[in-house]
Amino acid sequence: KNSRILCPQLKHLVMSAEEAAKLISPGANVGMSGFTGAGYPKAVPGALAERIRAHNAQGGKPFRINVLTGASTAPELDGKLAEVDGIEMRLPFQSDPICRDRINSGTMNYADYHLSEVAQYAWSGFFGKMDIAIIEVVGIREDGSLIPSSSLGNNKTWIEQADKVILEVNYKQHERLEGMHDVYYGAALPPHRKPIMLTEPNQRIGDLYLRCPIEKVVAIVETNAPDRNTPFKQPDDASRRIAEHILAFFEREIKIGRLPKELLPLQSGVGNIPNAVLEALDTGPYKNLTAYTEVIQDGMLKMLKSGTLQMASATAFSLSPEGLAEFDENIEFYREKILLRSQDISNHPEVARRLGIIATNGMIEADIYGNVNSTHIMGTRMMNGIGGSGDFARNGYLSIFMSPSTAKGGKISSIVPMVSHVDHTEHDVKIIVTEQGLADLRGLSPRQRARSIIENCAHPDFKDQLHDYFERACASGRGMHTPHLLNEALSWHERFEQTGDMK
Ligand code: 0RQ
Repeated sequence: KNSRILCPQLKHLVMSAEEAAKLISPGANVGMSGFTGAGYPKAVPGALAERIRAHNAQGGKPFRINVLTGASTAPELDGKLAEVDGIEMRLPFQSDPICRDRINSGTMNYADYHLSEVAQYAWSGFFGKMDIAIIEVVGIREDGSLIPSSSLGNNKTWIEQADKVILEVNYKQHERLEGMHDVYYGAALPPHRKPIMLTEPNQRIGDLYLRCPIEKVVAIVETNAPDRNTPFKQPDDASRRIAEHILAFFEREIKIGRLPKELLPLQSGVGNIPNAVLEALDTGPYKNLTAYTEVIQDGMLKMLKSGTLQMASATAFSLSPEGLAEFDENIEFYREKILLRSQDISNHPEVARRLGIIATNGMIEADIYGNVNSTHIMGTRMMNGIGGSGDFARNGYLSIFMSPSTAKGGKISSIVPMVSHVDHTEHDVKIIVTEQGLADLRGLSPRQRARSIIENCAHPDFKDQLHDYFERACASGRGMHTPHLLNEALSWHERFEQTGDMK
């Protein structure tokens, strides 16, 4: 194979993952690449986990590190480090089952942040000093600059903030990813901040490559391993019906002139329902749509191919194995239509507001007044994290939240009197959709919203129970702005915890 390490001063730093892992000290703040299972380091985290396992088997002070990433990674990173109890603090997003267990059993600290904000937290020193960055790249250029991989995430920030950098050059990543990135170097902290000069999703405002001071690089590990590439499920009936309601809503909005026929730049969350919405859009009358989003999933590739979508800006790919095969085979086509940016730009509130994004994200539950819980099961157990949903929901032109109306075989209503945790407040949520229907909350007061959400979105098995709660709350003689029965508001969750059924 042809070497992808072209910088002469760096060639001598190639070593094994085990040797590189020795350069990471207990307690280190480690910034890693990786976003939604794309572009994460494949070898050093596993080698470090082995080192931690061996260290901890000897007793003494446990060896743990703080793991900061772009977003979720994969079993080779989060899974392996969590398995050996090697993570003291994890941020800003994860979706790994072993991590999740540790977080929810209280043996791992987790801090869940708006993804757009993580870089500026690091620049401001809010996370403390960054010790080391571990970054997957496609290659190292002669001048030491880096060809980014299948995600950009916080890589620019980790390289800038860390004292030392370990690079993983992954030969599995397509060489023609080169040129698909736009790394913005104009950001600053207040009071020196300037506008982000982006008025169209397809504009370039940055560099093709990541800058990396040669003297910071302490190790280079060569890998040849695929990204996580989680398969998508075929859209189920509920996802298809959710997608139909959203499409019908778009049609009405276009007809009355509140949306252009090319819609507005789309942001689409990860998961099966957002993917089903993309697939449905692809069968509709749409042409030349744009996306200003976080991740490119299979649905977006299909839309690019058919011309439904003209271009997509994101920070990462999140493709199934088939999606990746399609992308690799037709990379010359896709590379003209996809731009990957750092996550502080892909999710930038200023840009989301200016472009007027249509944000579509999944949720765990919503309450009758339109507050949304995206992260916590029964108010206490972390699922994944808020991710980018808050960046887009608050700042977008439309924020749509979607979920099947029930979970766990109908035992849980995803429409409840009061959400057990709030990620998106009633002020940030414009549309709620379940397979039952769509509630358009724009311009409605809390009591009007409650009627609309119960009527349109609740499952028939829970509708009477919700109406009953709401009517009794209205008759309680307490405040009539947002009527609640405070001793009952969370009783549905409590009943589920006690009996396994909200009914
Ligand atoms: O659990 O697998 O154990 O059965 O939650 O639910 O229906 O498969 O939905 O995969 O689309 O995830 C909100 C978690 C939805 C996701 C969430 C249980 C359900 C199942 C998953 P099981 P589904 P999805 C940009 C946008 C935040 C981040 C975000 C998410 C599991 O969309 O993480 O938006 N969002 N990022 O059974 C108890 C309820 C439940 C429930 C579902 N009401 N009560 N359990 N479940 N509803 C991308 C990034 O930021 C990177």
